[in-house]
Amino acid sequence: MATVIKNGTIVTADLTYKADVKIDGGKIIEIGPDLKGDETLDATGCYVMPGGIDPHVHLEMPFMGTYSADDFDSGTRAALSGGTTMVVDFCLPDPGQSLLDALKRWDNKATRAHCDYSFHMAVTWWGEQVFNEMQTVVQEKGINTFKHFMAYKGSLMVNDDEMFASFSRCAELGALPLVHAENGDIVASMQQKLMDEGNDGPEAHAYSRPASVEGEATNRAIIIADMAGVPLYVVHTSCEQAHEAIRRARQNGMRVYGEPLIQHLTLDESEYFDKDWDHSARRVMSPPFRNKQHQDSLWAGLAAGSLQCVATDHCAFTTDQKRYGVGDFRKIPNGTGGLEDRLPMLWTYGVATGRITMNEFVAVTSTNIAKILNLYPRKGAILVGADADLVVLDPKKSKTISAKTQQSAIDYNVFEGKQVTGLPRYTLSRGVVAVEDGSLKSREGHGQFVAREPYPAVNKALSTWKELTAPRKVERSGIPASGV
Ligand code: DUC
Ligand code: ZN
Ligand code: ZN
Ligand code: ZN
Repeated sequence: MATVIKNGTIVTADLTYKADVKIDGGKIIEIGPDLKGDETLDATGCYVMPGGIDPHVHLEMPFMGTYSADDFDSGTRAALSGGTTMVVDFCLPDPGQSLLDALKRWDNKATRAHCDYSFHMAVTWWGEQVFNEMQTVVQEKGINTFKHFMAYKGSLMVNDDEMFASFSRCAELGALPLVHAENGDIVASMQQKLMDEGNDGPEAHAYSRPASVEGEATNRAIIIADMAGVPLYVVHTSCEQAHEAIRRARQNGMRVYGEPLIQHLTLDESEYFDKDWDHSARRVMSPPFRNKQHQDSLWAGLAAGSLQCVATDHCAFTTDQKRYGVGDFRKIPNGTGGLEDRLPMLWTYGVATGRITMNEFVAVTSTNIAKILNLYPRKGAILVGADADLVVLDPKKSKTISAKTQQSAIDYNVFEGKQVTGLPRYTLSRGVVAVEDGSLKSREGHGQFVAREPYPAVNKALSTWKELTAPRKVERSGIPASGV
């Protein structure tokens, strides 16, 4: 049974042209004019694009004494409904736990997925077992990315020596390290100071994690990656200081990638001030929302190519869960939603405003991510042989974002009331229509795990080119007798 998407304009990361797309067996089998099939999807007036890939989500994640409220069912429904056809979730071993045991839990949770998915593995502690299991994870489990938290002191945080050891192991295995870059020691001290001074509300969350703390950690992670001879992916880049560190590294010839979130691009720090407690607490995430100057820096980075991906860090908590932190902002579960809104919000605030082009939109929501995560061209491409994960985006279709109509399981939406244009007429997951004109037709369990191979030859860094990491034993004569 072949399906043809007819009369649309194909938009990829580098081309815009009119053609039909023919799909069979879940894959794109032909691209060209006047194609015929058993079933036709009309794309008149629409753009046919690679489906979005969200490289950063946390579904049903145990965190801060609770679980994030969207699981692989509601989370991937939200994804498809907003034109995202693949998500990459973080497998999070408890400190001391086997990576492979944690992965079993994640495999189990993900059986409910409506769209394809992959995992990053988090390195939340360090030891011989982790060192050994990393090889199995890469070579047998199809995971080639390892996440490191430089914040969350006392739980998920790893120290510099542990990061250096893990990054070096990534270099050996052809894997890519990811970092949550915030100086966790400083954050913990600032949090305590704010509490001691009687600042216990959600605004104190923002005060405790200023941009400089993220900039410092980003730069430190870059140096550690360079010394380990491995590229680096910085998740949720939210400020100019972090962007600046990434720009500088790239200018020096290092493979360093930065990932702004749609939330940081479109919402600012005013959400934490002069609002009621619930409003602000619902927007508590790490890093926190920043001011307009930081937002401008992130937009500029997407346009200039110094930042490559737009994600959500979708980690949604209900208002009741947020209220665990009444009287102590440190206990407000960190995280916001965005999976369903990422593409429409970026289209509205990026493409429709002229900040980025349609092709750049595809690059930062899909193609760049597929390339960086070694999924390309199976995902992120409109090419013969690629998976038919597609979004047929209608640039005229609009809606007002509201929690009342969302797929997410939580009781609010941080983008509530925003008017967006650019919505899916169709979303296809491996050739199957998952969304048609706002109504969901997807099936729980349709989603499959996508294994990712180790990287071929990208584990080079500036320090290895300069051979700083290859010490040479110096033979000397005339060594003086030791002093004293
Ligand atoms: N930040 C969040 O806001 N939530 C999940 C984890 C993280 O780093
Ligand atoms: Zn067929
Ligand atoms: Zn994070
Ligand atoms: Zn995250």
